[in-house]
Parts: sequence; structure tokens; C-alpha cells
Amino acid sequence: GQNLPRFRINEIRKHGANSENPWIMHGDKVYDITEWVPAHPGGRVILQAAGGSIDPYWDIFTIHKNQYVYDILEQYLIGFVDQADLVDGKPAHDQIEDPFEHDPERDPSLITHTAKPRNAEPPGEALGARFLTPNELFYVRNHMWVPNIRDHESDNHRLTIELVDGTVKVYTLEELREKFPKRKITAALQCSGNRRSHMSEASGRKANGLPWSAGAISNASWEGVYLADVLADAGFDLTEARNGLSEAQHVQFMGLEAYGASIPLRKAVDPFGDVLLAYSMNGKPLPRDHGFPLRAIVPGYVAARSVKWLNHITLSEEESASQWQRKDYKCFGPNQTRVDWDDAPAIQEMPVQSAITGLRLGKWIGSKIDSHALGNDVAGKQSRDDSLGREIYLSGYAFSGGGRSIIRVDVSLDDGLSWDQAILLPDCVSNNGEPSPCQGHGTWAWKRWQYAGLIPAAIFKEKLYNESALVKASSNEHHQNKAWTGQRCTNVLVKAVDDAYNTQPESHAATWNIRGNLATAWHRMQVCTAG
Ligand code: MTE
Ligand code: MO
Repeated sequence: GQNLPRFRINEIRKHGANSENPWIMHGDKVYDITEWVPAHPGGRVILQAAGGSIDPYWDIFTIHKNQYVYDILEQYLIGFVDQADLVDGKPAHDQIEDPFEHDPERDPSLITHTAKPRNAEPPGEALGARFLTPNELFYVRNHMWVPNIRDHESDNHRLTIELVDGTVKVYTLEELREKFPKRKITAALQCSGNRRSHMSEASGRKANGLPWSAGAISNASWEGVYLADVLADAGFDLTEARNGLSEAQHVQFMGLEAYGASIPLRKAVDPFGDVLLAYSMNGKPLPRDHGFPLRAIVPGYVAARSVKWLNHITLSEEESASQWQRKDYKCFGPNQTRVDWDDAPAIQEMPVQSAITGLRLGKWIGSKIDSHALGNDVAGKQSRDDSLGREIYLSGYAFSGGGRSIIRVDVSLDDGLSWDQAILLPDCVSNNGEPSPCQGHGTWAWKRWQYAGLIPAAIFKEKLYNESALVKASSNEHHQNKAWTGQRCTNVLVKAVDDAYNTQPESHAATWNIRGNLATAWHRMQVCTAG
């Protein structure tokens, strides 16, 4: 190996993704990967690292950190990095490209869980404030970097469709727009990890994954073309498929950065399924974080299937082989901490969910003491004992998968002893001659709800509730104020019911699972008051 040449990093940089002979560095070694690219299981994504070091990518795709991969790579060794460009035997830190260098700017009001890759949720109040979440506040869930497609390149973005018999058809985005009818749907996307932090805190058992609060869900209007229309044009027999006679059983989606997932064929060909290849979000081009220039929208399904930066669709007898299909997004029993991933099906349709995104306390109402008559000293000491109760205003969202609508939202102000119903906002009703903002064959959008009530004075208890049974919503001012300790508290709760009469489980402990998926237990928040 010592006879091999040494290359300056300037030279290596010339062998980028667009060169005829792409090179990569791994440690201080240089490889010519020209012949590896077509054989690489992840496809051309490896070119992302061309002209630079593969190491930061392997920190993301950790499956590569094994001897088998190093052995393959060894065949392509062509030399070493010049000593002049090495620090401690490796290319200097500033010489290694940051895979996230080209990620877009983000709205500072989002609550960031990880910056690289970007994972962030809107604060609760902002989330509930509008029926259609503004694009810049829509939660972001990226497993990797954001592919860098320039505006002027987007018309030429190519989508490849591959049928089971190997037939391939390629469409540019421009062709998709021109050839197929425009379709619009209003749909919420919800990550399987939404409310994971509630599950960890309430059960006292940490679940693996990003600690989302209640904001890994957002709602938007999407425009694009029907997947089914495109499949038919590509030569796929929809009638046969709708009669259950296709060889294909799954539709696999791939994104430009190598993320992949699949849905059952049944959903893709369902005339009421509304699976979209979307290029527009709330009337604007898709933002880069949300899949520019093209993404799948699989309404009513876990958002992990709505693949962003979509460039490849394969019809197959098999599910996608990706870890996001075969692992990660599955649930097991609370006791199952060592799991065989093949034992559980991938999460697809979402269960019923609801959460509180706004909580505000109002006045004490109905004083039995005429404080003016008694003078200021007493008025200042007016407490809950003199009152009927304290006003409370709650608001939030409810959502169910599979196109099922929300029929009722139940609220309790006394930790589940008694219940009342919230008002469901008429967001999907036509208004003043304006058409309804909701489109689609199923109820794909979320439902917002509001509740105004009075917490009876007697309900505020002397002591705090068991801490581990509480959920502290980071979005809520009352909950960030640790000074309450010693004050009087109650738990307020919300749960929703969908049109199949599915409802949410009472406790997170009962549905705890190792990956913290589908944390849908009653959303319980502690409310405290002075006095
Ligand atoms: N598609 C690609 N290509 N890469 C990704 O990392 N994340 C998935 C899905 N599609 C992902 C993807 C997951 S887990 C979720 S929850 C949604 O995108 C998030 O979509 P959003 O960022 O537009 O909210
Ligand atoms: Mo997700």
C-alpha cells in the first residue's frame, strides 16, 4: 500500500458527484468508487459524499461501520491523503464537508430537538392557533440532510416508476403537472413519535427516540396528482388491482437521500384513498424541509410513509426493506424490551389521538363574601374557599387515522372523575360563501376543539398529584413555572372518540413500548392555583 500515491484534498475535491470518476476519503485513505456506485445497495446516495470524506455519512448510516463494508471498500483503494492535509492522521476537521451544510434556514420559533438532522415542533399555542398550519411552523422530521434541488432544476426532477414485471417509466415533475388532473386534499401528518415525551414522563419509563411533546403533528392543504392516476399511466392495471388480483402487494417509495418506506397496494389503488404525489403545500411550492420538489402524501397513515424528496416508486410483492419499514415504526407490549422486529406489523393507519395545546386560567368566580363590604384587607385574602371556582380555557386538536372523523372530545377538570364535552370547531364548514377548506374522500384533516369551564374550588387539592403521573407540556406557561410547588393543583384531561367509537387509552404505562410509538393516552395536564 505504501507505493500508492498521495493526493492533496484540492485534487480529491475535483472527483465529486458529477465527475466521471467519483472518489471518497475514509480516514486518510482515498478510494475511486466509480464501479461501486452501481453496486451500492443504497444506490447513488453514496455520491453525496463524493469528493470528500465518507465518515460523517457513516456516522449517520451506522450500518456501514462494519468489517464487511471496509473489505468491499478496500478493493477500490487508490491512494492516501497527502500528509500536508492531515491532522492526527485524518483530514483536518474543516476539510470535511458537513452533510447538513446545505440545509435550509428554519423558523426560530420552532422547538428544536436535533439540529442535524433537523427535528423540530411548533410550540403548542402556535400549533392550535390555525386550522392550516403555516408552512414555516409545520413540524419537521428529517432522518438525514435535506436534498439540495434548486428551483430552476425542479421541473426536471425525475420520478421513476417500476412495475413488478420490471417495466420502468420516468416522469419529470413538469410532465406530472401537465399530464394528470390536479388534486387537492386537506390532511394532517402525524409522526408515530408524537407525544413520546408524555409517554416517558407519565410512565416513568424512558422510551427510545426523539422526545416530542404534542407538536409532531400539523395540518395542511396539499396539491398534486393521484398516485393511482400515475400508476395507471405507467401501465399498471388498476381494475385488476382493485379486484385484488395483482402480483404487487406493496408500493415502495424512495427519497433522494435514501429514506424509504412502503404502503399496502390496497391504500394506493383505493379510489377513496387519496394518495397524492404532492408538489404544493398550502398553495405554495413544497418547502425544502417538507420534500421539495415532490413528496408522497398518504393521508390517514403514519407520516413516516409520506416520503419526501420522492424520486422512485417500486411496485413489489414485498414491503420496503428499509429500517423505517421493517424496524423502528412498530409497537410491542410494555414488557417486551428485547424484540424480534419481524413479529409485529409496520404502523400504517393511525389510531385516535388528541392533545391540549392551549391552557389559560381566568378569574375566580362567585365569591360568597362581599369583599367591598368587608374592606380591602379581607378582599386581598379572598381565596378559593370563598369562591365557586376558577375559570379555565382549554383548546387543542383531535385526529384519527384511516379517514375516520372525530365525533366527540371529552374533557375532565378533576382528573377523570367527571366529564364534559368540548366544542368542535367548524373549520371544515363552508363560510360566508367561501368553500370549505377541507378536501378529500376521507376525513384526513385534524379537528380543533375548545372548552371553557369552571374548576370547582373544592377540586384544587392541598397536595400535588404524584409527579410521575403528570405530564408537563413544554408549550404551557403554567407548566414551566416551577414556583407552584405547594400550591393547590388538579389535573385536567382530554380524550377523543372517532366515528368507529375508538377512543384513547387511559394510561401511557399500559401502552408503553420500547420505541415510544403511538403515545395516545389521555392528555393530562396539571393546573395549579394560588390560594
Ligand atoms: N421522507 C424522507 N425522504 N426522509 C425523511 O427523513 N421522514 C418521515 C416522512 N418522510 C422522512 C420522510 C417521517 S418519520 C415523518 S414523521 C414525516 O416525513 C415528516 O414530514 P414533515 O417533516 O413534512 O413534517
Ligand atoms: Mo415520523
